[in-house]
Amino acid sequence: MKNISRVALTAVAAATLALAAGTASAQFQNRNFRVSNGVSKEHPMGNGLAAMGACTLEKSGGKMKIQPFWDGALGSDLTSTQSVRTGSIDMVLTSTAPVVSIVPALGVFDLPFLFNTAAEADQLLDGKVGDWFSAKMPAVGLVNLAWWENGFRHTTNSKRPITKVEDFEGVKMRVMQNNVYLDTFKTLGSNAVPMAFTEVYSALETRTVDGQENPFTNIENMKFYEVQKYLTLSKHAYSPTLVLFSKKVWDGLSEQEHAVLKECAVVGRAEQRRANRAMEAKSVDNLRGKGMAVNEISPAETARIREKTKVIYERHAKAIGDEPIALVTEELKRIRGQ
Ligand code: TF8
Repeated sequence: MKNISRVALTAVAAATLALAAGTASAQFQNRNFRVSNGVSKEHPMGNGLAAMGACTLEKSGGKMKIQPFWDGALGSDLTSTQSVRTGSIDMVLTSTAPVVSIVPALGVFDLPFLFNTAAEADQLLDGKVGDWFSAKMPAVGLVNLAWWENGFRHTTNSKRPITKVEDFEGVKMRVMQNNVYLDTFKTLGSNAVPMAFTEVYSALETRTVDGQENPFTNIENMKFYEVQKYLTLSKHAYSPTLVLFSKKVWDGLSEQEHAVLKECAVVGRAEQRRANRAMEAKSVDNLRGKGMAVNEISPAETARIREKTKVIYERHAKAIGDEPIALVTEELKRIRGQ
């Protein structure tokens, strides 16, 4: 009797295991997710996507692949995001700024001098406030898997060193397709021109514009140093990166596939931020080595720039919305212990 029940139990256990293995493979289909990027493959976004892709492959038993496309081959940030909404592209890595035309609340991140450090950005974005913004995305056909990093933005131009507020005057500046950036640079006296990132290099080269603003990593990655002489460490804004997945595609995936994508986007986030910050630490020297004239802005002049752009907060509050602004500013106070 004892022996029989042991045999029976073993048989049941074996059957259960076989069933579990069977469903595990059924939970994952062969997938190849196409990802759009505006930058080129040596950018830290590449490190992040490689880590994410290795993770999805491993966790899906070799079934879920991440296939990056670089240099805007699938479109600019904005056009790719639209394609992700319709489901013709699976995923896009984009700054929040171009997505503001779809989700106005994201405009809070464009307000000048909002974040002081990357650590406080991480804390805010990876916490409940970041989740609040992510929760807005499914309504417009997008799923934000995680927050990656574009970084603190600085100014380059080919006209003159910018060391004070007045130096922005009359400089024709490319800005992202975003009203807050447009207004910020207009307010500083520049002639601001909105343009997709994919067009910036040639616009700088042909002098259609004199300057642009981006994190060091993008300035280096896109070789803007070839067509820009002056780099000003203005650190006027921090741009987060969204990892946007198509809701349309998402809805056709299993729960297990969802879980793997979310988990692996966070694995990718750690690697992408690490690589971005490592590159950022070396970029200014590299850019100097490529012939750029680098200058800082004195604390007194930064205070004047902050003062002059303060009006942006009031002017755009209505378009962004009171709730997201209050959420972010309150959370920043909490993080800063104020
Ligand atoms: C810009 C943005 C872009 C990024 C990049 C494509 O200036 O900073 O460079 O979104 O990931 O348009």
